[in-house]
Amino acid sequence: SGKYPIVVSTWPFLEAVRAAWEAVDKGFNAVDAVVEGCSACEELRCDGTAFNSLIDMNLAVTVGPGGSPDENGETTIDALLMNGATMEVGAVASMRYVKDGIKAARLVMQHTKHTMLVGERASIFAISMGLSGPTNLSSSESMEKWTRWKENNCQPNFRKNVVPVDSCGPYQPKDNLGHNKGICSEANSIGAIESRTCLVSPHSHDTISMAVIDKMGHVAVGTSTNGATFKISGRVGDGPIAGSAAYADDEIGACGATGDGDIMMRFLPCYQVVESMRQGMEPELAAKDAISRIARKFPDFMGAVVAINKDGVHAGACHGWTFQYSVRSPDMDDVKVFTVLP
Ligand code: SD4
Repeated sequence: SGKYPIVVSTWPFLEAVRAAWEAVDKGFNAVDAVVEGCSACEELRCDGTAFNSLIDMNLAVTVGPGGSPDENGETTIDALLMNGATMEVGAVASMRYVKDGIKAARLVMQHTKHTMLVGERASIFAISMGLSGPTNLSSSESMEKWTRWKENNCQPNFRKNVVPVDSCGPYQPKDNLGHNKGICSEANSIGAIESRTCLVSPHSHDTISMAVIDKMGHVAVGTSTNGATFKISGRVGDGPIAGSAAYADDEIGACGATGDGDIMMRFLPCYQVVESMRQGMEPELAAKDAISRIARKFPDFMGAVVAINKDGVHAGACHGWTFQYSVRSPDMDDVKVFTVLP
């Protein structure tokens, strides 16, 4: 009935959505289309350059290699793939030295009885299954970003109730996404985008979470992220957690999330969205409800979800930042970006 195929993704990751669309339009199944889309994001660093023209270069980081470094300057990958037809899931968390996060997640899903592999062991598995590596995931950008952080503000962002051991620069209060809150007022209107709060660069904390409904009506979701900038090494975010950063169920639809994963993963917002839709809520209400459950407990959190049901109806909700998501469906000539205000 023309409702699908459809591709939905967090943020204006146009090339990723185009890649997934091309695949699903050709007849790929939802799982493979999600892998095509998220891989494009990893390879092209999720349109990083498109954002750079919009937003201060200093904030630009990416999904995939060369993105958000941790406290020690290392870039790692969290990724998830979920098949809403079978409820199979594959995920890798804090994966090192391998750049293909979503493909590693697919290997876990299709070639193991496990759901998630972590750290170096995830990398060893991925390489043993044919992905390339070991590869250094740092880039000159990520190293420069990390060096600047060390020089100017080496106060650890994600530690609490401890005195930092190395204090090497003038302390500036940072929010826990790793960027300076002061950017908010400056960023109030960038290009055509007007926002009531700060337009926090998606690239200071970015994640692709993508949902695809294929021609057969099967639903799949995937995520890929370097996680939070300057995180403690070993930290796993919401990205690889089914029900948190993404969830899919053929009977209902799908959800993708982005934002402060340390908070969001306590609420499984995407599971909540899909279950609310199962109970009869429209996507918009389901999305708003999932976000408000978090905001009631953590009024300062920044995050967003995008929901889509089996009728192809989609909606986003966000808190603490302006959110954008992308859609490509048969009635569109190209990807369309939707902006959601908190
Ligand atoms: C995380 N949720 O690791 C991810 C980061 C993110 O936009 O969504 N950035 O917490």
